[in-house]
Amino acid sequence: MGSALRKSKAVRQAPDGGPERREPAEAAQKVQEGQREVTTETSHPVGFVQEKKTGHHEETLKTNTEGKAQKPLEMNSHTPVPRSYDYDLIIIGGGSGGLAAAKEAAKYEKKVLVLDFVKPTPLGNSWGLGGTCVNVGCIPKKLMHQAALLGQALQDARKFGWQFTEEVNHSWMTMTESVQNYIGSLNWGYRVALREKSVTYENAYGEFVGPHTVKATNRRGVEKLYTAERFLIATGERPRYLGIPGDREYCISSDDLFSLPYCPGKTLVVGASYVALECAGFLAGLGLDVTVMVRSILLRGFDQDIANKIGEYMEEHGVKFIREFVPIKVEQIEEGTPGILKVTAKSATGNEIIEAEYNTVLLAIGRDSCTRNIGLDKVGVKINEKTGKVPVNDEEQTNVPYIYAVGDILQGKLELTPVAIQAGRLLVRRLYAGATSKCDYVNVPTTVFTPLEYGACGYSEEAAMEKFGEENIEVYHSHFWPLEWTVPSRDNNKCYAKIICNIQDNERVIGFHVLGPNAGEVTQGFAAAMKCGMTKEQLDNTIGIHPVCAEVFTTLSVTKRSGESTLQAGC
Ligand code: FAD
Ligand code: NA7
Repeated sequence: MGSALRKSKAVRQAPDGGPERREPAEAAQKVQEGQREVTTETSHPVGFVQEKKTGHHEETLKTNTEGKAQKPLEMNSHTPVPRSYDYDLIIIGGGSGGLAAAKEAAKYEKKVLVLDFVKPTPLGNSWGLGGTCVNVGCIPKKLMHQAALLGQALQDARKFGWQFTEEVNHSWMTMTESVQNYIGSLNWGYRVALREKSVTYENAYGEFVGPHTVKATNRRGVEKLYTAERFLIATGERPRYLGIPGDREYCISSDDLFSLPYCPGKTLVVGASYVALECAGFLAGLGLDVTVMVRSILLRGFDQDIANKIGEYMEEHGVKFIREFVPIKVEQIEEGTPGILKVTAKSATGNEIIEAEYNTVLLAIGRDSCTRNIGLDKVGVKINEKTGKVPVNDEEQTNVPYIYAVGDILQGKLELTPVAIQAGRLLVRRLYAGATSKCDYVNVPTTVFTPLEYGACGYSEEAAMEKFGEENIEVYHSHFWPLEWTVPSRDNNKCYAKIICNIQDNERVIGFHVLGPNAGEVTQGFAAAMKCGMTKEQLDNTIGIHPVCAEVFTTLSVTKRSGESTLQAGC
């Protein structure tokens, strides 16, 4: 699909071009007469480029073969716009959103190209097809969280009668290898799935170079141009760096952690986002000495009542927190795997300076959208200059009608895998299957996999108060003690259930929050009920399942307003 092909497509045939010769003689004659009047050419057909005559059939062919047809098109900023394209849809980014869209489009027999390319981290790590979730996000994160939970389960096991005398150790290498093997199988699975569905995949970096045209550059620097009728940008985000001395040289990000070829040892996690707390949580659960450096609050954007409970639980389970400090310098004291790093940090509110040594510094201070180096300016796609996010309408269409976007790069949407997948799938169904359903970004459930898991759907308490007014919301809440934790006699009254109801709307549940084991499993079902408009009364009419954690939601009776105790004595 080289440029020669496009050049030939760029030559616009006169309205009475080649195919006319196959028309019935009478019609052909009429067209030829018309053309003679306009062009004074007696030989047919006659070629035109940008309304300039290139001559009769042979001359036009020659112009094209010599590449001269391209010139007039490129003059006066005219870029060739082929009437037919190499692909129906080109997708830049083979992650959650891009792959979902590609596979869906293939169902409707569309010709699809997926370009996926991972720029290595500053430490040189890269990975296979599938994007963030599979390679450096949800999947390895949850598996490593599971590794940590198993450590806790081992401790609980003794109380349930299991006897093992040998010392319990954890091997970082074994865990990482197992996790990476699984990820490898997923990468392979994605490639096979694309091939089976006849979606073309290229491991190449995509960037727009002109209307309907992208350049794909592979690892060896080989460039190819492709055209398509429509484009989907699903390039995701990459970890941000602090911009301080030593950050890129010596610090790692979540993009490095899950394949780190050595145990990170004593670790400083910088940031208090969910990524930061999840990583800190499982590292501590594996027995490492972990400190989290927090600039302001935990889990900005999440329910703060819950965020603080997560922090307390982590602190009780060995994670240290340095509050209101930010690193200003990272120096290498000793090379090694891991080596020793000295971190100098400054108070976020004053001038106090602290220093400490760690084996590993993990930065989890947010992620930047991959939208600044993909030629969006060349095709006029607007981005939010400050955030790099792409504004789209409610059909995931950018300001350039033939270019769409899904996933983490969207402005004002949720950065979650199932959201990217749903948006990609529905978009393709609307484009190619006459569907009308739009992605509903409201009441999207999510889970934070901190040691005490947190599931949420809908409004946080503070967002609900702001939106509806404190007097118009009723918060029902309760602590609970999972039966499984009673025998090991641990963590009573740490798990917590809370719903937020809109008094003016029949006490409809507008916020659901659960802190406890398997929070994601619990939250998913209630999220479906919230989609159906669940009210407090309907929850009360639901009979619980005994003895499970989720049953607490069917018996919530204490309102926050009442100030009554929510502590539970037992199950
Ligand atoms: P991505 O999946 O990031 O895919 C984008 C792809 O495009 C990447 O492969 C990228 O390399 C490629 N690319 C970028 N630029 C180009 C280019 N110019 N040319 C070609 N290819 C390009 N979400 C959840 O729902 N649950 C979780 O538990 C969860 N945990 C997470 C944990 C971590 C540590 C992180 C970082 C994220 C987590 N997420 C989680 C978020 C989730 O991973 C993202 O929301 C999701 O991957 C977004 O999908 P996407 O399609 O927008 O982008
Ligand atoms: P977020 O949600 O943007 O959080 C960033 C966190 O990092 C937050 O706690 C910030 O503190 C903190 N931060 C930001 N800059 C700094 C500096 N310079 N120094 C110290 N701390 C800082 O990012 P996530 O990591 O959760 O990632 C976003 C997406 O990744 C998510 O939506 C998923 O798609 C995966 P603050 O509260 O601003 O003081």
